[in-house]
Amino acid sequence: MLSTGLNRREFIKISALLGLGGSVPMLGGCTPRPLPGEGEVSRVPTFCDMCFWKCAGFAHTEDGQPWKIIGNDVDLHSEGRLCTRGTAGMGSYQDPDRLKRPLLRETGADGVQTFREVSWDEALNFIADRLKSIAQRHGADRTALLNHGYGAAHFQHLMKAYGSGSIAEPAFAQCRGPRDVGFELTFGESVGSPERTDMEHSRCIVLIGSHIGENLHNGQVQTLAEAMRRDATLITVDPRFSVPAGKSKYWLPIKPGTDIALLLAWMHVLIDEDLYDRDYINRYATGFEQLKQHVARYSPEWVYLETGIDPDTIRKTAREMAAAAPATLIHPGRHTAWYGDDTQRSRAIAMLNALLGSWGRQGGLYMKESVSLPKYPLPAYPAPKSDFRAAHGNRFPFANAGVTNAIVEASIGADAHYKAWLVYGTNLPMTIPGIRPQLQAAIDSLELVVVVDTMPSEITGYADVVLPECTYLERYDDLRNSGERHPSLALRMPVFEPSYDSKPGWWMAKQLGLRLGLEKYFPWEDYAEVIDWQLKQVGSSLDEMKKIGVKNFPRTRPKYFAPKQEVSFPTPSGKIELYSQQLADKGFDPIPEYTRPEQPPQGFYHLNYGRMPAHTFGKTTNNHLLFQLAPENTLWVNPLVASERGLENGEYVRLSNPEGIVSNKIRVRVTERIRPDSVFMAHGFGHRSRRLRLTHDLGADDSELMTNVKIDPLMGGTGMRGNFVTIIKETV
Ligand SMILES: Nc1nc2c(c(=O)[nH]1)N[C@H]1C(S)=C(S)[C@@H](COP(=O)(O)OP(=O)(O)OC[C@H]3O[C@@H](n4cnc5c(=O)[nH]c(N)nc54)[C@H](O)[C@@H]3O)O[C@H]1N2
Ligand SMILES: Nc1nc2c(c(=O)[nH]1)N[C@H]1C(S)=C(S)[C@@H](COP(=O)(O)OP(=O)(O)OC[C@H]3O[C@@H](n4cnc5c(=O)[nH]c(N)nc54)[C@H](O)[C@@H]3O)O[C@H]1N2
Ligand code: SF4
Ligand SMILES: [Mo]
Repeated sequence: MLSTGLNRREFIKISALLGLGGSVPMLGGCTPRPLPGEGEVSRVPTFCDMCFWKCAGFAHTEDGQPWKIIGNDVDLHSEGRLCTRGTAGMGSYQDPDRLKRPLLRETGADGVQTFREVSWDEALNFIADRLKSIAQRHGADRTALLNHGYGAAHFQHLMKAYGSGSIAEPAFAQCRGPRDVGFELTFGESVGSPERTDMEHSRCIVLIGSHIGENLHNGQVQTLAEAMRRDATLITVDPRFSVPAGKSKYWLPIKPGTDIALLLAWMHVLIDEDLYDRDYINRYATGFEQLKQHVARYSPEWVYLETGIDPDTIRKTAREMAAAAPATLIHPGRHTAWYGDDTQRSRAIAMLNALLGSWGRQGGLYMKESVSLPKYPLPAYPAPKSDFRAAHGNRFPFANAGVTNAIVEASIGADAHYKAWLVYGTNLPMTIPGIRPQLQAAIDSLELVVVVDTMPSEITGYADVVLPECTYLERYDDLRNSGERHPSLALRMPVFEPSYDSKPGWWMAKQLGLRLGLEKYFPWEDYAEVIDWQLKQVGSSLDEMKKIGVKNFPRTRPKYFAPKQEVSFPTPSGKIELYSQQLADKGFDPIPEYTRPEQPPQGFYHLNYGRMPAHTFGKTTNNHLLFQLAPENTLWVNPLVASERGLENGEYVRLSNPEGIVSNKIRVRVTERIRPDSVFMAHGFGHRSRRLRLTHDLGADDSELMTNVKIDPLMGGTGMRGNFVTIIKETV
């Protein structure tokens, strides 16, 4: 056991330092001012789009000029606080590098391709004409939407109205798909976003590669801090000494890629020592006997050899979990596309929660509730001729959402299924690991690539047409209505007029809809009408929401199971499935098995990566307010490795992978917090787009080094953690 000895109560202070409630430094010129002057101050409600957590706040202006964004006190989802990135939203609105006008790819007389600025009419007519021609020859279903972010809903609506069922986002195959499928296979339901983790009431929390505090999903950091304030036991499993590892009673610096073995050993101890929730399992679960038999061979002694975690620590931590159960949460994590066996690892996490009786119990995983908000009345969508499954055929039988990487592959060649892409709010070259050659091949084959973005991100360089969206501070989007502890609605509305010639997504979707003959699906002049209509169905109105921003509603269903309650789980058996017949039927392990991960070749290290508090992926690195906090990423290197390779703190190096791909240069940070077999960097840097003038060329990009991608055979997830790199000293 590695007890850190740090004062656990410092977590809030430290998390505040890392972001929560922090204010961003101010620059002169076109930046928010620290204080208003004599002008007229107004405040407009919004919910943040700097990451996907959607904290509600108020944007303040003085005489229409940006002042500040602060949290909305009545928002229980964020407890009225924004993180550093949220308070820096004005920096994204003011970014001088924003996309300003529609762009159309053109080949000049000299054969050189460039973008020409065009009018909205020209851009939209061009897109609609190409789409119609493709639909005539191949069908409307041959257009795919690759999207991410809240504003994507307008384009999803357009695609469904048009007759395409191929919609995919990196949030599935590159992020939480393995977790969601693993939990669905076990409980019949996923944990969703925001996750239904009841950390504020937990007495024991286990984080497995979930570095909450660096992973700054505001509400989660706050509920974890609340648990720590009440002296909950924190157990962190991470090869790196992460921020939460520093606050933990137990830090388990696991050998990368061996988590399934540890999870099976924990189940072994709970069953062997009769510490599991027998009543809960008898009442709700099926397959316990098979599980018992299965984990019998995963003794802590055997698992120690795989994970490097000593048997005593495995037993002690299992007993801590059992002592606090059912108020014990084995956190399901979020970015779970690691080693290609990720659905099975997530299933093992789900099963461990089941043994502890945590699902549906206080301090474990609660039942979510959203506001029952009627949909704006519209005609039914046509049934698409094919959907996202066309991209992968019989592969990935448990992919219940679009698989971005499979869609890219199914767009290559003259006979490819997909002929056109709409890309909204996702920077595919940096987001899908190891995809660049296929991305280029797909782009060469596709008849049309449209990119809707706010910034000249790398993906815009692949487009035929680039449509500049205004930022979240300049538009309406759908009401926020996420299922969670407390049902609530939040409003996003324009704080400013759209800058330059940018437009809101809803407007673009409607304009394309009109040109494609889909006017019956877009009966509104302004999207505000849709929001007002919906609000009136639940006793509110747009006028009311413009004042309050967030409206909380009472729960109508309990948050937890009642004692001895009869529950029917939405699985085929109606029970929690410890043994999965669904998996067995498709030829997969019905109970997770452990396989030893590949080891780095001589002279190479595991390429570990993750979040940093100041940025969201690569989408905030050009925001000048956040740039000041973290202009580039660093490479964490263990002192043993540094001395062996003669590396100094702060010097630039490059990384090379076994295929010979060499990264941009990155500064060394020598630290004991990383194992000698691994290096670590934050994802989102090393931008190649020159039009991102601030962030261009700074730091290294983990994605381009990931050529050894392990695809999850259950659902198509792109396991990213099986990549190795060596360090090259920079000589100039
Ligand atoms: N190598 C590597 N790859 C990863 C990860 C990793 O850690 N390492 N993480 C994975 C995870 S967990 C996720 S969720 C995904 C995230 O993947 P993405 O969602 O693709 O993330 P970003 O790279 O931030 O790209 C966001 C894009 O949206 C644009 N954008 C921002 N705001 C708006 C807006 O209001 N409207 C429009 N139209 N566009 C906007 C940005 O300019 C940018 O081009 O990446 C995954 N891929
Ligand atoms: N500031 C900030 N916060 C964010 C985001 C952001 O971009 N910026 N993105 C959000 C999104 S979309 C997501 S999905 C989440 C992602 O946040 P998380 O789900 O927490 O995932 P990662 O960032 O991938 O977490 C990486 C952690 O896993 C550890 N790790 C690496 N290999 C192993 C291993 O083999 N075993 C174990 N046990 N641990 C390992 C790493 O050392 C690191 O601490 O963050 C969210 N929060
Ligand atoms: S966590 Fe931060 S960046 Fe994400 S929505 Fe909330 S305030 Fe915005
Ligand atoms: Mo994610």
